[in-house]
Amino acid sequence: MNNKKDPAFRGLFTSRDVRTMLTDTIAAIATGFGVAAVGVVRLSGPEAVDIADRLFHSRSGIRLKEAESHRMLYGTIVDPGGGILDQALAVVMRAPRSYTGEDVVEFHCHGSPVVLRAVLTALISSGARSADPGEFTKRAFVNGKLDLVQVEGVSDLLYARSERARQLAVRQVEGALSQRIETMRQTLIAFLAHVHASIDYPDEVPEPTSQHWSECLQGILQQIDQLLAEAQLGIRVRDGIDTVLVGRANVGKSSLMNALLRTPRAIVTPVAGTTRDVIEESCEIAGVAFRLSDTAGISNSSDPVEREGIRRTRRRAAEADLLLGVFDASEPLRDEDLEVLRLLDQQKSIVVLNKSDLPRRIDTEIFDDRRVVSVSAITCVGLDALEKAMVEAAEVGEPKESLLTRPRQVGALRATAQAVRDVILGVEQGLTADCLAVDLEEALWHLGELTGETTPDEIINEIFSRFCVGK
Ligand SMILES: Nc1nc2c(ncn2[C@@H]2O[C@H](COP(=O)(O)OP(=O)(O)OP(=O)(O)O)[C@@H](O)[C@H]2O)c(=O)[nH]1
Ligand SMILES: [Mg+2]
Repeated sequence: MNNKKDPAFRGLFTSRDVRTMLTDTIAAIATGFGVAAVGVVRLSGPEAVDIADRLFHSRSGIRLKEAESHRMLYGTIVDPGGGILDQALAVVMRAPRSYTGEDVVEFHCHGSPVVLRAVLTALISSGARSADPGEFTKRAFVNGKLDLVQVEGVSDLLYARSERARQLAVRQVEGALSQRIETMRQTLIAFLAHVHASIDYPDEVPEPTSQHWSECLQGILQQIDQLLAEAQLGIRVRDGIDTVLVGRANVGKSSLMNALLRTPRAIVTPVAGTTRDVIEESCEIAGVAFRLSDTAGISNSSDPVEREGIRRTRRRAAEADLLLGVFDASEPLRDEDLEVLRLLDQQKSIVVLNKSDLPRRIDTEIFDDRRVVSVSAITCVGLDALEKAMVEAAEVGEPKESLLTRPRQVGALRATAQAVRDVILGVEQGLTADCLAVDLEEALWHLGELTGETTPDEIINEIFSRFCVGK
């Protein structure tokens, strides 16, 4: 029997509570490497206040143990031998009103890597353990402060590549997506309760064949389909628009890439066949992240290295969200250009007529109904228009309240949708309450995978392993 349908999983709503609670106290440097004005060292766990108290002497004489929660104190941090390590601010955030839900202490020190390391060492020799990557956030998750979608939002916020991605991530942390999911979950739970009542009290509660429930479940399905339909947008906003520059050799693809990046990232030479491998780099245009790939020029070269490069160009072009088809406007079209045009037909694309600083010799009739932009990668004239066209083609529209941003989320929601469809079909076919309950639990299970209640540990660990230490 599929273990997801096993009645033992009835307790799925509480499975997070039974997950092992972490009982030791962890410490880490929470700020980035290198010299900065301020650096933060953070402690979380049952011993956090005691350990910090032993090493911190406030100027006012107030002990951290007695300090008011969320109130900064100024003082000195000492090592266990009493030697002064730094002058710093300390703040206690008592459970459950903290990021992790545990007692948390933060030291705001001088932002020197040497100072921060010394403070961390003192905390560890006083009984704290060095935190694993993402362990603070993991504790927040285990303690119910954040669900898994919010955790992913925290990660997306840290690694946001664009303003749009930041807006989406911060709403995810705030719970906009979780809220949408929770509403669906509550409806499913209410339906399940009804089903169970009809099993337990068959005389009093009729089996749910009513239109009311069908409508409710259809409503959920609509919301799910809406989320799934918009998911590609969320993924594109988060990951960046996969944009591939294609064109025949020497038209100025690498020059254009460098112009868009405002840095000489790719090698440019007058020799045809300069770029052999795909070169990737990210940039932000008008708040939207683009992942640019410069590729080897399309040619009928017999050089094996170049041919391999061209094979890779074709493969990358096929996967792209957006193609920039680059043409040399100072020369008549060649056969290879026509091949490039055929590539553009497969994807959303912009025709870029490069070298607009030179006399025009290209015949543009062939581009008639396409989106065409004239630029010079050397003088950068027309670059604004190209960037505007790229943002338009990206079709990210107005920022949405909440969107799925990861294939993992899409997978869990698709599975939920399938299970909800099965329930609806079951209701229509007049299936017994027992059968309906099984499909409903399956739907709730998959919804729980999304928010973390029923997500397999390997996937949870995978998500946290991508966090940095101290977060
Ligand atoms: N006048 C002028 N020359 C350009 C422009 N863009 C590129 N070039 C020149 O064209 C030549 C080829 O430029 P690349 O950027 O290497 O062209 P590519 O398409 O990447 O070439 P491959 O990697 O060989 O396929 C270089 O000599 C550039 O300086 C432009 O806008 N105007
Ligand atoms: Mg090149």
